[in-house]
Amino acid sequence: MGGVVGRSNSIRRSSPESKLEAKMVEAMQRRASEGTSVKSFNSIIMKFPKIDESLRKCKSIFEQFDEDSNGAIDQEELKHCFQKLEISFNEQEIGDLFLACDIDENMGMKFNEFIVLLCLVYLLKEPAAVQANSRMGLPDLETTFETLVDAFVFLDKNKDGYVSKNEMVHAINETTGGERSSGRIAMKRFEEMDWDKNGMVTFKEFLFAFTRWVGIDDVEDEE
Ligand SMILES: [Ca+2]
Ligand SMILES: [Ca+2]
Ligand SMILES: [Ca+2]
Repeated sequence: MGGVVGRSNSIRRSSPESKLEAKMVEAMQRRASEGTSVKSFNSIIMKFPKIDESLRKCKSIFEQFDEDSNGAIDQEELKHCFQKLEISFNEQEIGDLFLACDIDENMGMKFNEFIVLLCLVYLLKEPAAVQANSRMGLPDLETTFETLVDAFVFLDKNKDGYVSKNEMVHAINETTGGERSSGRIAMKRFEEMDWDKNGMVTFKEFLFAFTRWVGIDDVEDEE
């Protein structure tokens, strides 16, 4: 996945992307105030296989919304998807999400991009007042999304909506008791996550890294 590493024009102020990022951070801070059930970095690693399995099952959802079966979901198809899932985002919000997740800028959501997008929607969407256990009518997938949000909240020690390098080191040291090799692992993981190399990992960067760690980004392009 060489095309993934940073875009040169990502530093624009008040771009759709930074607006979305501000919303993400706000939603994450709100969620963080509820705490996390994650106790250690290892317990996140232990959940990888289950998360992987659940996300792979999501492939049929992807195929269902890829109406012309060209292996990517375009803006029009995404709009239909949101209608079907009764996600009441307006056109602008859908467009912003699309741009933010279409990381290789080929104007279509590939499978891993689509998963990241759905997970961001999960985070941004207010839980329905009555039926709080399903926001999007995809209960299994939402359980997995909740696990991912929970993991991020665990890493984000100061609850500012970003994971810093120190927080990553802290999380891994907590688990391993600060062995020297674990510091290197923490650094490596952090660098894998922080694509734009600004020293902070957003939830979006975390999710994309995650799809790579569990190998979801290899599932694409089967045609
Ligand atoms: Ca398509
Ligand atoms: Ca933080
Ligand atoms: Ca970053």
